[in-house]
Amino acid sequence: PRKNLTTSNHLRHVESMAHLPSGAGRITRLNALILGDALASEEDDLVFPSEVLSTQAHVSSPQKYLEMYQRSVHDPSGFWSDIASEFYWREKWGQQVYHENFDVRKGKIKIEWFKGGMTNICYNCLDRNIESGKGDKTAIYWEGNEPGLDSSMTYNQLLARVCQLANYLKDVGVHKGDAVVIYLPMLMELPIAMLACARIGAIHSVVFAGFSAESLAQRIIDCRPKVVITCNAVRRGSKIIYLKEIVDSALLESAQKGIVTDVCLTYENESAMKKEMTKWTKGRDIWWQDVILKYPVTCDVEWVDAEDPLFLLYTSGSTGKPKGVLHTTGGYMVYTATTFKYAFDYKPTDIYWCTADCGWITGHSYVTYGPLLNGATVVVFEGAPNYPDVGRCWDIVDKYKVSIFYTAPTLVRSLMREGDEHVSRYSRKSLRVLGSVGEPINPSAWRWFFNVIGDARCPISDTWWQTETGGFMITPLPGAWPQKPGSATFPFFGVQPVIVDEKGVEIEGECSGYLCVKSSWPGAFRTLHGDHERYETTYFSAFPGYYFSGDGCSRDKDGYYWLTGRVDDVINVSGHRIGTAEVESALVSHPQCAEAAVVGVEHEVKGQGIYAFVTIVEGVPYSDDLRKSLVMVVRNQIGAFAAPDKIHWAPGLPKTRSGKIMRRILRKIASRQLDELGDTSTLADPTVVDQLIALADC
Ligand code: 6R9
Repeated sequence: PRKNLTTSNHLRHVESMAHLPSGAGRITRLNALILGDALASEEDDLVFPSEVLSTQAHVSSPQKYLEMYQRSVHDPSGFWSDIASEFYWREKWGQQVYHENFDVRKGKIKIEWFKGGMTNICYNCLDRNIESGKGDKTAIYWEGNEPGLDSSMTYNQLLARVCQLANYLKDVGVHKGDAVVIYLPMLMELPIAMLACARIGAIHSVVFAGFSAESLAQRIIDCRPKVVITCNAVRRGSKIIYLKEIVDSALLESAQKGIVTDVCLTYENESAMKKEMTKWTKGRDIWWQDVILKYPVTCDVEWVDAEDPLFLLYTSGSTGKPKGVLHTTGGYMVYTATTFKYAFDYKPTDIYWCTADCGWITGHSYVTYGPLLNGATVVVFEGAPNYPDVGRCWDIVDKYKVSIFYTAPTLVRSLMREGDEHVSRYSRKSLRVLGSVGEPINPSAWRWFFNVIGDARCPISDTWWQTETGGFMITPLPGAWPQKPGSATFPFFGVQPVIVDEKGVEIEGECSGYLCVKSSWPGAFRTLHGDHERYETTYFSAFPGYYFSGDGCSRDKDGYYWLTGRVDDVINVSGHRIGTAEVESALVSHPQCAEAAVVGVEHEVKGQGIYAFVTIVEGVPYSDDLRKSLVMVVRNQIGAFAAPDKIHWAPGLPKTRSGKIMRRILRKIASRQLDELGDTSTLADPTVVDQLIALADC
């Protein structure tokens, strides 16, 4: 049974917004633009969707949203089963549409949606769309790193490629429930590999191809794949990355720990590296191109239960070991498809481009599954947004007539620095809806994105969600209501966010606190691989009765939600989640590092930067070489994206008498807010603070 629903605060506000006029087109509070961010109250800016966009939108008004939202929370079974019925189910789910225990005090946390229903997400992405006449529609436009290098694939062609790989995987002994690790860059083969696994009921675990050999090995050891899929190398910008070599060392390391992978299927990415140059382990390594084409282009589907696992994706938490977030099939399918459709106001004529890599959740839900479930045309880009120059994104937008463009604030900020002229020399008139994800988007970046990229014409869907949530949780619906630059606006259908205080008490009205969710939604993760207890303690124990997101949040007087960033020991660098503990454990593995404490600091482009306080072993002098080798250790153990921006020499760390590092003080030192250090008298040795300050610019 559902918790009692009072009309929550945001609904009352949306109700009052229902009377607002629409169609104003631009930012209404001109004084905000004239006075700049500092003086005008950002919360008061309202940006209205154009009348044309609104009238044609799936959700065209606050009233319409309200009707749908209310049904979704009062009658989740009815709401979601109506939507689920639009997909193909071999067998319909049982009588109960969903089942949940969200309260640790009442026993094991359990979430199930559409249990007993038999389906297949690959079938729903491909076969179902082909049967409804989309076989010759372009499924993927692939744009290579080098301009001019491109290709495309229709739904029919994609299905054939997926089936060939699926047949191969079955042939080498991959069965339903087996894990397959995918370590590929943004080639078409990446979504193909995901879909092939899904087709045969295998569990894919994509590892972002920027992770180091050690991180890859750690994931291989945790999920024990039958097969690892990779390619020999990739070009990103002017660099070449030799992925197969990274896989070789990861497989060596995992084999030493007793986890042996039988097959390493390697795609020859000819544009980066020739076959002949690639190191080879006979018996284990197989060239993709040598085997796949021999297999039939049709492959029977493995029908799976809605609650059978679809994939594992590792993400960082506040302790050292990455967490294997597990998503199942049915609820995830229904949820990613629905959120994609509404949050981007997707129409069959749209051309959609999401700049995220499939190695992250955004690439799972909104490069592969959500769009393909809707029969969309997706752009997959192999390269870097600043190569060969900083206009590349708009070149691609014009080339493919992209109408929905979804990216991260860090990219917006980095392009904003380069100046408007790199944007304005491209047409961009195909753009209709913009999207943002990964971290809070600051209002000035929002405005630049809106005014310069979107020519003040395209609403921005600032989508708040997480690896754990599977899909969008708080997001604008373009056309439904006015936006506020920097606010993710209101919850998606079926999502009941609450803001709680330290004691876990829900706060109403205008407030700030910890962002929690009150009940389950179909796309929610079901467990952490092999560690249900950690699942319960990390997410459901902090505030019993709720899912705790780890984010801080405030709600303004109009009921809009404003995300304020992580409140745990997770740093968000360019939209990538990095656990401070992971970086610390990499640093202390350096023979000359005695102790390390890592905090996040504000960074103009990356959102947050990594700031590391490092104590080195007695007698070793500080040097630039040592600094470099410390950074190197982190690059090697985690990946280049986790490299510390600053190493701050620390003769000692501020600790309480019980030995706990006081990160609050370190954060203030890192951000040079030295007059806000607060009470340091409880420290075991208060003089370390002065020593740290003295070494700040060394
Ligand atoms: C999808 C994704 C999740 C964390 C999340 C939050 C931050 C993501 C955001 C946002 C403010 C947004 N985050 N989107 N913060 N506004 N629109 O990024 O998943 O990699 O698991 O990161 O990212 O802090 O808790 P993931």
